[in-house]
Amino acid sequence: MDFDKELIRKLKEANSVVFFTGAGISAESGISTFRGKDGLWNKLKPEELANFDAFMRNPDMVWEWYQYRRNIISNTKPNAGHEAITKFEKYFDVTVVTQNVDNLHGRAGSKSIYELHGNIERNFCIQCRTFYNKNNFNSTQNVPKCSSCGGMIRPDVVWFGENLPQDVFSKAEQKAKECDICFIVGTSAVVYPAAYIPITAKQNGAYLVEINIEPTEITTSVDCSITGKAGEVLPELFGIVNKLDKV
Ligand code: BJW
Ligand code: ZN
Repeated sequence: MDFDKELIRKLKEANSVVFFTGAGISAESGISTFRGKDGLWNKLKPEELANFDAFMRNPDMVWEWYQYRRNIISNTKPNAGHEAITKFEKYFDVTVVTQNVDNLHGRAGSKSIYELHGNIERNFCIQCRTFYNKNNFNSTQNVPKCSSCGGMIRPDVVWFGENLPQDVFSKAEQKAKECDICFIVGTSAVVYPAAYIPITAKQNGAYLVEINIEPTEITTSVDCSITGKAGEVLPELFGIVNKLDKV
C-alpha cells in the first residue's frame, strides 16, 4: 500500500496521536457493525432497543439482546487493528477515544482509553446505581434485580437521548484539542456528540486521517482518506512508522 507523503511527514513530526474508533475496527474480530449491509440494525431498529424507553417497555427483550452480544464479544479477540494501535505507543503519546462498548482496546492492552458510549461488561441498577460486572449475570436471560434495592439492572452503555459520561467526554475532547494527528477508524461518524471529537481535533490544528472500507460523513473533511480494512491498514502503517527515524 502506498501512503501519502504528507501523512508520512506528519507521522515523523507528531508527538500526540488520537485514534477515534468505531464498530468497524472490531468487525474483523467478528463483531457486527451497527449500520450498513451487515449491520446489527438492519433487522432490529435502534429506537426499539438502544434507548431507555425501550428498556422500560420491554426490559427482558433488551437484556436478552445485550446478553447475546456479550456472549459473542467474550468469544472474540482483539484483532491486528487493535494490536497495531498499542504498538504506536512506542513512538507517540497515544489516546484511544472509542465509541465501542466491546472492551477490545482494553483487552489488546491500550494504555489510555476513553469509552464514550460505556462498556458492555458493566451493568448498574437504575434505582440506586450500584455497579455490577457481567460475570454476576452470566446465564441470566431475564433482566436481573439489584441485590441492594430490587431495582432493575441495565448495561452500562449510552443509549440515544442519554448524556455521555461527562468527565470521559471532557478528557477525550481535551486530548483531541492537543493532538497532532487524529485517526478516524471504522466509524460512520454520524452519532453525536462523539463525532465532534475529530471535528474538534481539526479545529485545533490536527491532521485528520480516515481509515474505512467506504466513504463516510466525514470523508470530505479529512486531510487523508485511506480505503481499506483497519486490521490491514493499521499494521502496515505501523510498519512505516517503525522505519522512520523517530525518537
Ligand atoms: C470498517 C470495517 C473494517 C466496517 N475496517 N472500517 C447533533 C446532531 C444530530 C443528532 C444529535 C446531535 N446531538 C445528539 C444527537 C442525537 C443522537 C444522535 O447522534 N443521533 C444521530 C444518529 C442522528 N445522539 C444521542 O442521543 C447521544 N446523546 C446525546 O446527545 O445526549 C444529549 C441529549 C440528552 C437528552 C436528549 C437529547 C440529547 C447518545 C448517543 C448514544 C449512541 N449509542 C450507541 C449504542 C451504544 C450501546 C450499544 O452498543 O448497544 O452507540 S448507537 C451506536 O452508534 C453505538 C455506536 O458507538 C455508535 C456509532 O456507530 P459506529 O461505531 O460509527 O458504527 P457504524 O455501524 O455506524 O459504522 C461502522 C463503520 O465501520 C462503517 O463506516 C463501515 O464502513 C466501517 N467498517 N468494517 C474499517 N474492517
Ligand atoms: Zn439498586
